[in-house]
Amino acid sequence: MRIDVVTIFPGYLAPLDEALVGRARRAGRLDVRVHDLRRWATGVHQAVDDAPYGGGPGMLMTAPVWGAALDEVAGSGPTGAVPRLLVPTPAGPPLTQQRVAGWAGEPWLVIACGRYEGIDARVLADAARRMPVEEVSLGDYVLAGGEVAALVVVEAVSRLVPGVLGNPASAELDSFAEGTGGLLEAPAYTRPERWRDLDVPAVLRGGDHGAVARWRRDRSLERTATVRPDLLDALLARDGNAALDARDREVLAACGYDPAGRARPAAWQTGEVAADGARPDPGR
Ligand code: JD8
Repeated sequence: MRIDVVTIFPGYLAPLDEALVGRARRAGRLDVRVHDLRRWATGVHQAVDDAPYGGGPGMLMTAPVWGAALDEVAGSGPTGAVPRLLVPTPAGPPLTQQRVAGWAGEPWLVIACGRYEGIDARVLADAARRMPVEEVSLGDYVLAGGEVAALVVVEAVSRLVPGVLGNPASAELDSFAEGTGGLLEAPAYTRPERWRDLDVPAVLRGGDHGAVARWRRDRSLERTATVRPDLLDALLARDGNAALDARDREVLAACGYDPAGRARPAAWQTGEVAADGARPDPGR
């Protein structure tokens, strides 16, 4: 897979030389290229921004610079190859594992990182004449530019590219991954068995794989019901009641989640963790 990232801050993408993505690049499994937008800026000041029409705060990135950059980058592939252009913006649909999985199946992505107040809207309209264009948002908070989103997208997509992850199975068990029904992962433990008078749950040390799987499912359901009940709603909307067995319903009822939507645990949105590692239990 090839991924091109265009930005006025190429140094911001230096983390892509590290860890999983860095190793995959050096192993030739990923072709990640970072381009400095100013290469296509003209004039002594190499300006890339100008005042917004209609007034308003700040500056916008200009169309001619981005047009020239995307023409060259998107035109630099094998004959006939067309990349998918991804444009991070707080005004975009949210990034999801489903979108990531779709992009991981593509041969070539280009990510356009905006700064200032954003990019002249005609850049995307023009690009869409020649290639698929998608906007994407990391979430409902405001960043100063698209580079952080580019880092997130490149790492999330790279994990799903064959040969990049040491053990591809770990991607299958990801939270939000198709296979896990979109539930949050259960807590996990490793040695030492006892640490600061906190013990690894006995069931995980007992060797009964069925009991371990059941324990993890219960913790997954509890955590999802109290932290992200919306994910359970989505699971039930997608897979219907068949998604839950009798034990699942017991666990969910115990923590105040009612599949029929009549009851919701007091949303545990704080993210706080109690001293014993437990999550606040709104149902009890
Ligand atoms: C791209 C410029 C800054 C945004 C005025 C602050 C994504 N989840 C997200 N939050 N923010 C971004 C994002 C912010 C960006 C750009 C993405 C390009 N800015 C602008 C509009 C308000 N400034 C993002 N993905």
